[in-house]
Amino acid sequence: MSEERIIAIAVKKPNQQDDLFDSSLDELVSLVETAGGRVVEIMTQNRNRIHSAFYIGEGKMEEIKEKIEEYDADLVISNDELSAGQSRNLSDFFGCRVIDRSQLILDIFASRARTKEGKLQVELAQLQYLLPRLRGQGTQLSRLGAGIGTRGPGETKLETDQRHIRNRIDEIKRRLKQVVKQREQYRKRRKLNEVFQVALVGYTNAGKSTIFNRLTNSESLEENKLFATLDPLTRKLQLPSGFQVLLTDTVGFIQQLPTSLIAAFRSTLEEVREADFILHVVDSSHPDNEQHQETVLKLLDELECSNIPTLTVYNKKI
Ligand SMILES: Nc1nc2c(ncn2[C@@H]2O[C@H](COP(=O)(O)OP(=O)(O)OP(=O)(O)O)[C@@H](O)[C@H]2O)c(=O)[nH]1
Ligand SMILES: [Mg+2]
Repeated sequence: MSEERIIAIAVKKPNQQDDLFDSSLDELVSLVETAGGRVVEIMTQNRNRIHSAFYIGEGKMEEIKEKIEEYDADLVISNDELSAGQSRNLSDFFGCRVIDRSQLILDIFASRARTKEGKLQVELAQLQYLLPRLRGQGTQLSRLGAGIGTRGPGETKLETDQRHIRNRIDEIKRRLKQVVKQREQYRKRRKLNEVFQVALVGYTNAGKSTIFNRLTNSESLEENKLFATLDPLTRKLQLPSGFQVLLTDTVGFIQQLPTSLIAAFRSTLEEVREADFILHVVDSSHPDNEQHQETVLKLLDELECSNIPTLTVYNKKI
């Protein structure tokens, strides 16, 4: 499929600092590139609050519509999460598909999931995102063609029928329960063997997999793209002192991670909770690295991992 042309839209609220707003837009552009699209124009508007029906103001919508025609754009992506009504109203007005940042991240995860567990987790997150947004627009959604925002794990098209979705959610949860049990068994065995466990965590693209590979002579996917790693990988590592540890490479974090994704990836992220020690990898060459660190620390806190001893590794010095 040829590269999709995308218009990014964003509302800047009075309480958002300029530099943080700009970096969230840079990140949106990287996310689009990771998904295989190209942002042709970024359109922003300062507003006191999000427009409840349209997200963005009506005058701005006219301008955006003109740009869509000018670029023959395939898709509009909003920087914030949209309600069902907002995305329906926008796509009716623009006459093209409209998705939000969360759907974009879910789409990237969907195309990256490799293991059975990863695929099930992403599908669950996508379905849980979709379900409350389906009311009265099932047929509209199912008319959508392929493209960014419509991909399911393993490139199957996302099903948009409510009843089917509910059944599928139940089925996935049942299957994931099995996987969770297996993981628990592994963990118990490791605990029994009293192996010291170290987890590499950090913002996406910080260099976790690169460090993991160098330390363990492995080939975890390392790539200059967001979310290269989805499935945790664990290897034995002998430290120079002779001390044996298990090192785990994990999925990267990002700000505004969709809540349905955090919930679905809980079992994967629980690997971090079991760690005796955390290596927090930071891309110190990134201008927003302080904010990245804050995001990671906040998510670690949510995962109840903030009591685990942590060493911050300032990576990419060269
Ligand atoms: N310049 C420089 N680049 C690095 C360094 N470490 C890693 N990289 C590059 O940064 C990019 C991301 O590295 P990964 O190891 O895939 O990062 P990650 O943290 O595993 O990313 P996700 O799995 O996407 O969360 C790759 O292109 C690496 O080659 C470093 O020390 N210096
Ligand atoms: Mg990685």
